[in-house]
Amino acid sequence: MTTLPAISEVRARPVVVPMTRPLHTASGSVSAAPLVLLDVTTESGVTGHSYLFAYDSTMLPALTSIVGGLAPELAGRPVAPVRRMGDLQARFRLLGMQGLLGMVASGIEMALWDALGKLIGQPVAGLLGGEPVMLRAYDSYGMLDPRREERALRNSVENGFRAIKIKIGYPDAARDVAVVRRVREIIGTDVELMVDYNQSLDPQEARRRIERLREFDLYWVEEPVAAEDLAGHSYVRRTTGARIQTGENWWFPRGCQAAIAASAGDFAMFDIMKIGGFTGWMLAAGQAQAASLPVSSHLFVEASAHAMAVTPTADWVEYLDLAGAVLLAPYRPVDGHVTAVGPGLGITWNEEAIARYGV
Ligand code: SMN
Ligand code: MG
Repeated sequence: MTTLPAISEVRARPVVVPMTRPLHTASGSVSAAPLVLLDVTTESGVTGHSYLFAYDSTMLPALTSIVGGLAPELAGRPVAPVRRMGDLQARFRLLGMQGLLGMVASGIEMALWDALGKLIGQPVAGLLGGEPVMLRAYDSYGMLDPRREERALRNSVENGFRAIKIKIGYPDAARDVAVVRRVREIIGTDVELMVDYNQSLDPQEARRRIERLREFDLYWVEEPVAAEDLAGHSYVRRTTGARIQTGENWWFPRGCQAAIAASAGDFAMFDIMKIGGFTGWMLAAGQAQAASLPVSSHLFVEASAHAMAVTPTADWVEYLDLAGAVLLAPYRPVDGHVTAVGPGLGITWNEEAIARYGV
Protein backbone atom coordinates (compact mmCIF):
# COMPACT_ATOMS: atom_id res chain seq x y z
CA MET A 1 0.00 0.00 0.00
CA THR A 2 1.20 3.51 -0.70
CA THR A 3 2.72 5.59 2.11
CA LEU A 4 2.27 8.78 0.09
CA PRO A 5 0.26 11.55 1.77
CA ALA A 6 -3.17 12.35 0.42
CA ILE A 7 -4.21 15.43 -1.52
CA SER A 8 -6.16 17.82 0.66
CA GLU A 9 -7.23 20.55 -1.75
CA VAL A 10 -6.61 21.87 -5.26
CA ARG A 11 -6.84 25.65 -5.63
CA ALA A 12 -6.76 27.82 -8.78
CA ARG A 13 -5.93 31.53 -8.83
CA PRO A 14 -6.24 33.43 -12.13
CA VAL A 15 -3.76 36.25 -12.76
CA VAL A 16 -2.67 38.39 -15.69
CA VAL A 17 1.01 39.20 -15.35
CA PRO A 18 3.36 41.52 -17.24
CA MET A 19 5.80 39.81 -19.58
CA THR A 20 9.45 40.78 -19.78
CA ARG A 21 9.06 40.68 -23.54
CA PRO A 22 5.48 41.09 -24.90
CA LEU A 23 5.00 38.61 -27.70
CA HIS A 24 3.71 39.34 -31.20
CA THR A 25 3.18 36.40 -33.53
CA ALA A 26 1.74 36.05 -37.02
CA SER A 27 -1.32 34.46 -35.41
CA GLY A 28 -1.95 36.84 -32.53
CA SER A 29 -0.23 38.74 -29.72
CA VAL A 30 0.30 38.14 -26.02
CA SER A 31 1.11 41.43 -24.29
CA ALA A 32 0.50 40.13 -20.74
CA ALA A 33 0.41 36.50 -19.65
CA PRO A 34 -2.97 35.14 -18.49
CA LEU A 35 -2.07 32.37 -16.03
CA VAL A 36 -3.93 30.10 -13.64
CA LEU A 37 -1.76 29.42 -10.59
CA LEU A 38 -2.37 25.96 -9.12
CA ASP A 39 -1.81 24.98 -5.48
CA VAL A 40 -2.22 21.36 -4.44
CA THR A 41 -2.18 21.15 -0.64
CA THR A 42 -1.46 17.78 0.96
CA GLU A 43 -2.07 16.14 4.33
CA SER A 44 1.69 16.30 4.98
CA GLY A 45 1.50 20.09 4.97
CA VAL A 46 3.45 20.38 1.71
CA THR A 47 1.83 22.37 -1.13
CA GLY A 48 2.65 21.72 -4.76
CA HIS A 49 2.67 24.63 -7.21
CA SER A 50 2.38 24.88 -10.98
CA TYR A 51 0.68 27.16 -13.46
CA LEU A 52 -1.34 27.06 -16.66
CA PHE A 53 -0.86 29.45 -19.56
CA ALA A 54 -4.34 30.37 -20.81
CA TYR A 55 -3.08 32.09 -24.02
CA ASP A 56 -6.12 34.40 -23.82
CA SER A 57 -7.61 35.92 -20.65
CA THR A 58 -11.12 34.99 -21.82
CA MET A 59 -10.15 31.38 -20.98
CA LEU A 60 -9.30 32.12 -17.33
CA PRO A 61 -12.83 31.62 -15.89
CA ALA A 62 -13.30 28.30 -17.69
CA LEU A 63 -9.90 26.95 -16.62
CA THR A 64 -10.50 28.04 -13.03
CA SER A 65 -13.92 26.39 -13.09
CA ILE A 66 -12.54 23.10 -14.45
CA VAL A 67 -10.00 22.98 -11.60
CA GLY A 68 -12.87 23.56 -9.16
CA GLY A 69 -14.84 20.73 -10.72
CA LEU A 70 -11.96 18.25 -10.46
CA ALA A 71 -10.79 19.22 -6.96
CA PRO A 72 -13.36 17.19 -4.95
CA GLU A 73 -12.52 14.04 -6.94
CA LEU A 74 -8.80 14.45 -6.20
CA ALA A 75 -9.16 15.17 -2.49
CA GLY A 76 -8.15 12.19 -0.37
CA ARG A 77 -6.21 10.51 -3.20
CA PRO A 78 -2.44 9.94 -2.81
CA VAL A 79 0.09 12.43 -4.18
CA ALA A 80 0.96 10.07 -7.04
CA PRO A 81 1.11 12.14 -10.28
CA VAL A 82 1.22 9.24 -12.77
CA ARG A 83 -1.72 7.53 -11.06
CA ARG A 84 -3.76 10.71 -10.83
CA MET A 85 -3.17 11.48 -14.53
CA GLY A 86 -4.28 7.93 -15.32
CA ASP A 87 -7.40 8.43 -13.19
CA LEU A 88 -8.29 11.63 -15.05
CA GLN A 89 -7.71 10.07 -18.47
CA ALA A 90 -9.96 7.12 -17.57
CA ARG A 91 -12.55 9.40 -15.98
CA PHE A 92 -12.81 11.53 -19.13
CA ARG A 93 -12.26 8.87 -21.78
CA LEU A 94 -15.54 9.74 -23.54
CA LEU A 95 -14.83 13.48 -23.56
CA GLY A 96 -11.11 13.20 -24.40
CA MET A 97 -8.23 15.16 -22.92
CA GLN A 98 -7.60 17.71 -25.67
CA GLY A 99 -8.15 21.38 -24.88
CA LEU A 100 -8.79 23.03 -21.55
CA LEU A 101 -9.37 19.77 -19.67
CA GLY A 102 -6.04 18.39 -20.87
CA MET A 103 -4.30 21.60 -19.81
CA VAL A 104 -5.82 21.42 -16.33
CA ALA A 105 -4.96 17.72 -15.96
CA SER A 106 -1.36 18.42 -16.99
CA GLY A 107 -1.13 21.37 -14.61
CA ILE A 108 -2.41 19.34 -11.67
CA GLU A 109 0.04 16.57 -12.57
CA MET A 110 2.91 19.05 -12.55
CA ALA A 111 1.85 20.44 -9.16
CA LEU A 112 1.76 16.89 -7.77
CA TRP A 113 5.35 16.33 -8.89
CA ASP A 114 6.26 19.63 -7.22
CA ALA A 115 4.62 18.45 -3.99
CA LEU A 116 6.40 15.07 -4.18
CA GLY A 117 9.75 16.76 -4.65
CA LYS A 118 9.17 19.10 -1.72
CA LEU A 119 8.05 16.14 0.39
CA ILE A 120 11.42 14.40 0.02
CA GLY A 121 13.55 17.48 -0.60
CA GLN A 122 14.58 16.61 -4.14
CA PRO A 123 14.24 18.33 -7.56
CA VAL A 124 11.71 16.67 -9.89
CA ALA A 125 14.60 15.92 -12.28
CA GLY A 126 16.01 13.77 -9.46
CA LEU A 127 12.68 12.03 -8.83
CA LEU A 128 12.70 11.07 -12.52
CA GLY A 129 16.10 9.42 -12.19
CA GLY A 130 18.19 12.28 -13.49
CA GLU A 131 19.62 15.40 -11.95
CA PRO A 132 19.58 19.12 -12.71
CA VAL A 133 22.01 19.76 -15.57
CA MET A 134 22.96 22.87 -17.52
CA LEU A 135 20.73 22.81 -20.60
CA ARG A 136 21.46 24.99 -23.61
CA ALA A 137 18.71 27.53 -24.16
CA TYR A 138 17.66 29.82 -26.96
CA ASP A 139 16.44 33.34 -26.32
CA SER A 140 12.92 33.48 -27.74
CA TYR A 141 11.70 36.73 -29.33
CA GLY A 142 8.42 37.56 -31.04
CA MET A 143 7.99 39.42 -34.30
CA LEU A 144 10.42 42.28 -34.01
CA ASP A 145 11.82 45.41 -35.63
CA PRO A 146 15.57 44.68 -35.87
CA ARG A 147 16.37 48.40 -35.63
CA ARG A 148 14.56 48.70 -32.29
CA GLU A 149 15.69 45.32 -30.95
CA GLU A 150 19.32 45.42 -32.11
CA ARG A 151 20.62 46.18 -28.62
CA ALA A 152 18.52 43.42 -27.05
CA LEU A 153 19.68 40.90 -29.65
CA ARG A 154 23.31 41.84 -29.10
CA ASN A 155 22.77 41.55 -25.32
CA SER A 156 21.37 38.04 -25.79
CA VAL A 157 24.55 37.01 -27.59
CA GLU A 158 26.82 38.85 -25.17
CA ASN A 159 25.00 37.10 -22.29
CA GLY A 160 25.94 33.75 -23.74
CA PHE A 161 22.94 32.61 -25.78
CA ARG A 162 24.15 30.50 -28.69
CA ALA A 163 20.73 30.48 -30.35
CA ILE A 164 18.00 33.04 -31.00
CA LYS A 165 14.44 32.47 -32.21
CA ILE A 166 12.32 35.14 -33.87
CA LYS A 167 8.79 35.01 -35.19
CA ILE A 168 7.97 35.90 -38.77
CA GLY A 169 5.04 35.51 -41.14
CA TYR A 170 4.43 39.15 -42.08
CA PRO A 171 1.77 39.91 -44.69
CA ASP A 172 4.59 40.72 -47.10
CA ALA A 173 7.09 37.91 -47.66
CA ALA A 174 9.77 40.48 -48.45
CA ARG A 175 9.56 41.73 -44.87
CA ASP A 176 10.24 38.19 -43.59
CA VAL A 177 13.40 38.16 -45.67
CA ALA A 178 14.47 41.65 -44.60
CA VAL A 179 13.97 40.92 -40.88
CA VAL A 180 15.77 37.57 -41.02
CA ARG A 181 18.62 39.10 -43.01
CA ARG A 182 19.11 41.92 -40.49
CA VAL A 183 18.86 39.63 -37.46
CA ARG A 184 21.41 37.27 -39.01
CA GLU A 185 23.73 40.28 -39.55
CA ILE A 186 23.27 41.36 -35.92
CA ILE A 187 23.82 37.99 -34.24
CA GLY A 188 26.47 36.77 -36.68
CA THR A 189 26.92 33.35 -38.21
CA ASP A 190 28.17 31.54 -35.10
CA VAL A 191 24.81 31.83 -33.31
CA GLU A 192 21.96 29.53 -34.37
CA LEU A 193 18.86 31.26 -35.74
CA MET A 194 15.39 29.72 -35.64
CA VAL A 195 12.21 31.19 -37.11
CA ASP A 196 8.61 30.53 -36.06
CA TYR A 197 5.69 31.12 -38.44
CA ASN A 198 3.09 30.26 -35.78
CA GLN A 199 0.90 28.32 -38.21
CA SER A 200 0.33 31.34 -40.42
CA LEU A 201 0.96 29.97 -43.93
CA ASP A 202 -0.58 27.42 -46.28
CA PRO A 203 1.80 24.72 -47.56
CA GLN A 204 2.39 26.34 -50.95
CA GLU A 205 3.08 29.76 -49.44
CA ALA A 206 5.35 28.14 -46.86
CA ARG A 207 7.31 26.44 -49.65
CA ARG A 208 7.65 29.77 -51.49
CA ARG A 209 8.73 31.75 -48.44
CA ILE A 210 11.16 29.17 -47.06
CA GLU A 211 12.93 29.05 -50.43
CA ARG A 212 13.65 32.78 -50.02
CA LEU A 213 15.21 32.17 -46.58
CA ARG A 214 17.62 29.46 -47.71
CA GLU A 215 20.73 31.69 -47.63
CA PHE A 216 20.35 32.40 -43.90
CA ASP A 217 21.24 28.92 -42.62
CA LEU A 218 18.23 28.59 -40.29
CA TYR A 219 18.48 25.97 -37.58
CA TRP A 220 14.76 25.22 -37.86
CA VAL A 221 11.56 26.58 -39.36
CA GLU A 222 8.74 26.21 -36.81
CA GLU A 223 5.04 25.56 -37.42
CA PRO A 224 4.94 26.92 -40.98
CA VAL A 225 1.36 25.65 -41.42
CA ALA A 226 -1.59 24.82 -39.14
CA ALA A 227 -0.43 22.68 -36.21
CA GLU A 228 -2.94 19.92 -36.99
CA ASP A 229 -1.98 19.84 -40.70
CA LEU A 230 0.54 17.03 -40.36
CA ALA A 231 0.48 16.25 -44.09
CA GLY A 232 1.11 19.92 -44.77
CA HIS A 233 4.12 19.94 -42.44
CA SER A 234 5.43 16.83 -44.18
CA TYR A 235 4.91 18.39 -47.61
CA VAL A 236 6.86 21.51 -46.63
CA ARG A 237 9.64 19.33 -45.23
CA ARG A 238 9.88 17.24 -48.39
CA THR A 239 9.69 20.11 -50.88
CA THR A 240 11.98 22.63 -49.20
CA GLY A 241 14.60 20.53 -47.46
CA ALA A 242 14.33 22.93 -44.52
CA ARG A 243 14.39 21.36 -41.07
CA ILE A 244 10.87 21.66 -39.71
CA GLN A 245 10.15 22.08 -36.00
CA THR A 246 6.67 21.37 -34.65
CA GLY A 247 4.92 19.94 -31.59
CA GLU A 248 3.99 22.75 -29.21
CA ASN A 249 0.36 21.99 -30.02
CA TRP A 250 0.49 18.20 -29.80
CA TRP A 251 -2.01 16.84 -27.28
CA PHE A 252 -0.64 14.04 -25.12
CA PRO A 253 1.66 11.28 -26.40
CA ARG A 254 -0.74 10.20 -29.11
CA GLY A 255 -0.43 13.67 -30.63
CA CYS A 256 3.31 13.03 -30.84
CA GLN A 257 2.76 9.57 -32.31
CA ALA A 258 0.49 10.86 -35.07
CA ALA A 259 3.02 13.53 -36.07
CA ILE A 260 5.88 11.05 -36.14
CA ALA A 261 3.80 8.66 -38.26
CA ALA A 262 3.12 11.53 -40.68
CA SER A 263 6.81 12.53 -40.82
CA ALA A 264 5.66 16.02 -39.89
CA GLY A 265 8.94 17.28 -38.50
CA ASP A 266 12.69 16.92 -38.16
CA PHE A 267 12.36 17.84 -34.48
CA ALA A 268 9.80 17.53 -31.70
CA MET A 269 8.70 20.41 -29.47
CA PHE A 270 6.89 19.49 -26.29
CA ASP A 271 4.63 21.88 -24.40
CA ILE A 272 4.43 20.27 -20.96
CA MET A 273 0.91 21.69 -20.44
CA LYS A 274 -0.36 20.02 -23.63
CA ILE A 275 1.74 16.85 -23.90
CA GLY A 276 0.34 15.61 -20.56
CA GLY A 277 2.63 16.91 -17.85
CA PHE A 278 5.70 14.88 -16.91
CA THR A 279 3.74 11.65 -17.44
CA GLY A 280 2.95 12.53 -21.04
CA TRP A 281 6.34 14.10 -21.64
CA MET A 282 8.27 10.96 -20.65
CA LEU A 283 6.12 8.74 -22.87
CA ALA A 284 6.48 11.15 -25.80
CA ALA A 285 10.22 11.51 -25.21
CA GLY A 286 10.58 7.77 -25.69
CA GLN A 287 8.80 8.05 -29.01
CA ALA A 288 11.06 10.93 -30.06
CA GLN A 289 14.15 8.92 -29.18
CA ALA A 290 12.91 5.93 -31.20
CA ALA A 291 12.29 8.26 -34.13
CA SER A 292 15.65 10.05 -33.63
CA LEU A 293 13.95 13.41 -33.19
CA PRO A 294 15.75 16.06 -31.11
CA VAL A 295 13.38 17.40 -28.44
CA SER A 296 13.02 21.07 -27.50
CA SER A 297 10.71 22.60 -24.92
CA HIS A 298 7.92 25.17 -25.36
CA LEU A 299 7.42 27.83 -22.64
CA PHE A 300 7.13 26.61 -18.99
CA VAL A 301 10.86 27.04 -18.51
CA GLU A 302 10.74 25.79 -14.89
CA ALA A 303 9.03 22.42 -15.43
CA SER A 304 10.67 21.99 -18.83
CA ALA A 305 14.16 22.29 -17.30
CA HIS A 306 13.36 19.26 -15.14
CA ALA A 307 11.81 17.28 -18.00
CA MET A 308 14.60 18.09 -20.45
CA ALA A 309 17.16 16.89 -17.87
CA VAL A 310 15.83 13.35 -18.41
CA THR A 311 15.00 13.59 -22.13
CA PRO A 312 17.32 11.32 -24.16
CA THR A 313 17.34 13.55 -27.26
CA ALA A 314 17.21 16.92 -25.44
CA ASP A 315 18.07 19.74 -27.85
CA TRP A 316 17.14 23.31 -26.80
CA VAL A 317 15.18 24.80 -23.88
CA GLU A 318 13.07 27.77 -24.88
CA TYR A 319 13.87 30.72 -22.64
CA LEU A 320 10.71 32.87 -22.65
CA ASP A 321 9.74 34.06 -19.18
CA LEU A 322 5.97 33.70 -18.61
CA ALA A 323 5.56 33.50 -14.82
CA GLY A 324 8.61 35.35 -13.50
CA ALA A 325 6.49 38.28 -12.30
CA VAL A 326 4.74 36.06 -9.72
CA LEU A 327 7.76 33.99 -8.64
CA LEU A 328 10.04 34.87 -5.74
CA ALA A 329 12.97 33.33 -7.63
CA PRO A 330 12.37 33.34 -11.38
CA TYR A 331 14.50 31.00 -13.49
CA ARG A 332 17.25 33.01 -15.08
CA PRO A 333 19.60 31.80 -17.84
CA VAL A 334 23.30 31.68 -17.06
CA ASP A 335 25.66 31.90 -20.02
CA GLY A 336 22.90 30.78 -22.34
CA HIS A 337 21.96 27.78 -20.24
CA VAL A 338 19.06 26.93 -17.94
CA THR A 339 19.35 24.54 -14.99
CA ALA A 340 16.45 23.00 -13.06
CA VAL A 341 16.06 24.15 -9.45
CA GLY A 342 14.62 22.11 -6.59
CA PRO A 343 13.14 20.97 -4.38
CA GLY A 344 10.21 20.07 -6.59
CA LEU A 345 10.05 22.46 -9.55
CA GLY A 346 11.72 25.32 -7.71
CA ILE A 347 8.51 27.40 -7.84
CA THR A 348 7.74 29.72 -4.92
CA TRP A 349 4.96 32.26 -5.33
CA ASN A 350 5.39 35.96 -4.76
CA GLU A 351 2.12 36.42 -2.88
CA GLU A 352 2.35 40.21 -2.98
CA ALA A 353 2.59 40.10 -6.78
CA ILE A 354 -0.27 37.63 -7.00
CA ALA A 355 -2.44 40.03 -5.01
CA ARG A 356 -1.48 42.77 -7.45
CA TYR A 357 -2.13 40.78 -10.64
CA GLY A 358 -5.09 38.71 -9.53
CA VAL A 359 -8.24 38.95 -11.71
C1 SMN B 1 4.49 30.89 -28.79
C2 SMN B 1 3.17 30.89 -29.11
C3 SMN B 1 2.24 31.45 -28.25
C4 SMN B 1 2.64 32.04 -27.07
C5 SMN B 1 3.98 32.02 -26.73
C6 SMN B 1 4.91 31.45 -27.61
C7 SMN B 1 5.46 30.32 -29.79
C8 SMN B 1 6.74 29.76 -29.31
O1 SMN B 1 4.85 29.48 -30.69
O2 SMN B 1 7.20 28.78 -29.92
O3 SMN B 1 7.34 30.32 -28.38
MG1 MG C 1 6.21 28.21 -31.61
